[in-house]
Amino acid sequence: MADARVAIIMGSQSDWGVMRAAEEALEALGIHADVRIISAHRTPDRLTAFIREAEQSGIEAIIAGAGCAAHLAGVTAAHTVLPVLGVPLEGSALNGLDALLATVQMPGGIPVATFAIGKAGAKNAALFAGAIIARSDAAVRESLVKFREAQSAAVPHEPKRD
Ligand code: RP5
Repeated sequence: MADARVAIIMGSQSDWGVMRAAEEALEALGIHADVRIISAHRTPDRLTAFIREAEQSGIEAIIAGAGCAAHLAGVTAAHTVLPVLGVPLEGSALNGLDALLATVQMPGGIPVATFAIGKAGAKNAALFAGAIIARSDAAVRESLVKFREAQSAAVPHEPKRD
């Protein structure tokens, strides 16, 4: 996508049901995303070609979601100094704990910012990418502030008693 400022990559079509939360959160902030299926192990050449393309096209952050051994975020970070935001995904026999540890436990030198397992992580990675962009874009900052205000306003003061 020509006007994309964030890339969202995921290891498999099976990740889309969760990773769509990242695209939706970015769209709500007025940020377009370039969304691709790229696997570090099944399509390694596609990954390196994509990272080159992303750097040339002005992508400002890369959100990488993957499950199981989940090396997508780490390998991506190895190839670029763009911020890489990792989202560990459930769906394995270990329910995402494997992906969480694989994503978060990067040895010193190649950082991956790691978010919660699953949909909350996908959403928060998008909001964090928004916060990065908001440093230099007043409209995105305003959208983020409005999102927080609406979120606060939606919280009831008292519980509904059934
Ligand atoms: C990872 O393996 C993907 O990110 C996905 O979460 C997981 C399983 O992939 P599929 O076997 O469903 O394609 O690489």
